[in-house]
Amino acid sequence: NSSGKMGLTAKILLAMAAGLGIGLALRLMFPGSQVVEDIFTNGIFNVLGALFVSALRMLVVPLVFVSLVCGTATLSDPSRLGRLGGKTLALYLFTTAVAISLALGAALLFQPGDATMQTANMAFDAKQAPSLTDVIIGLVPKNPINAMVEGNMLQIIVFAILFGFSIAHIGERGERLRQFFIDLNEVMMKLVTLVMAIAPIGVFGLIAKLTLTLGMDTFGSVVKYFFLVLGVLIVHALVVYPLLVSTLSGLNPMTFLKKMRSVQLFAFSTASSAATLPISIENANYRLGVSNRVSSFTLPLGATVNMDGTAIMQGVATVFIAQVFGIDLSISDMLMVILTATLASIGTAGVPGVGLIMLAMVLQQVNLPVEGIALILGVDRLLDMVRTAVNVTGDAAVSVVVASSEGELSRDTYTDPNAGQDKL
Ligand code: DAS
Repeated sequence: NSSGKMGLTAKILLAMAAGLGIGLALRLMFPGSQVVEDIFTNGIFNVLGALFVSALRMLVVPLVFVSLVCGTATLSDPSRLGRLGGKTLALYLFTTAVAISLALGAALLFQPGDATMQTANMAFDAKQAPSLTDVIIGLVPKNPINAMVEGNMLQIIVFAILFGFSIAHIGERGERLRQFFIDLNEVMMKLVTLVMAIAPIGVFGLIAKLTLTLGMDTFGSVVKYFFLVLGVLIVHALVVYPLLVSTLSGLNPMTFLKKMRSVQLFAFSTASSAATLPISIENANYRLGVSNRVSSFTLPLGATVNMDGTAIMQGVATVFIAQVFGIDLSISDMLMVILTATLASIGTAGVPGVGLIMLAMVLQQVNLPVEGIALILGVDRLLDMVRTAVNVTGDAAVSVVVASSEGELSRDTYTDPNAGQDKL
């Protein structure tokens, strides 16, 4: 229920304030005291924060493998995909790649992480990132179990896609196996919810530790990070989607944005595309005039496959963390980030906090310190709410374009400002 989710948001914001308060108080009362450093920074706060980051990382491999097998087994089934599916999937992957490229460009332009961290208390060895040819050769795992043990995400993604594709092509037995992975994916989503339930404790520890140890300049860069992600999210929602709707279907983009407001508000408050799905479908059918045949396919698919807002956060966060640790990302690293984040978004369903877990995976893939998540975790919940609203807007925009290209969009309903008012 959305009140429960609002409860978690309130708790996380409270934990942020408490961590900030206690961290500042300790910093002012005992400036530079070794005892405080030992008991709190390396002790309690560190343990709470580290436990939460480990819990996020614990989910990365099983979540990516299961959700991708589940996603591709469903997608690549010829009876399910067809022309409509192909068009929809292509547009979803295209908008996600545009989103993350926008984000990477903005982060390189505005340099949010210009302050270099005191890397002393976050010891980190910058391994030399592999060249693009090594990456392409390294895409196929010699031993998929070993890839999982090592957390080699691209190899896990490749194996999962091939595995899921094969499930869809072994006939009847495949159906049972597909159902099995759908159930397994439910388990993984429940695990994400459980881990997010301890987010307030983790955020408290991380924020308190950061307040005690960080210079004000790094705080400043976290604020810059927050507003940069916000800015790119808003540009993507207010420019890219209207452009997509008007150029590809010739419809009035302002009407689209106006009719998306109630769905965006619900997505914002629940921070969950999955929870918003029923509203998204209702809105597409009765207010945007998309036929149910199209929306009942494109929207559930979008809630899982299409997470442009999340990709934007991942793009900015990756560059931000690299900058804060003074690590230069090469072009091949950037391409890897785009590839990993876009492919990995295929499986992950829209539940609160799943973007954070996928970020841990992207960071791992480009050899960046996953601990860097600690820097942005405190502000992530607010960003999660906004990016979920962007995620659902992207799903609706592609649905409108696909429906109108299939002659399955009622232009009367779309242009009628009062259409479906009674429903939503
Ligand atoms: N909250 C996710 C969603 O529902 C997005 C995210 O975690 O980034 O789309």
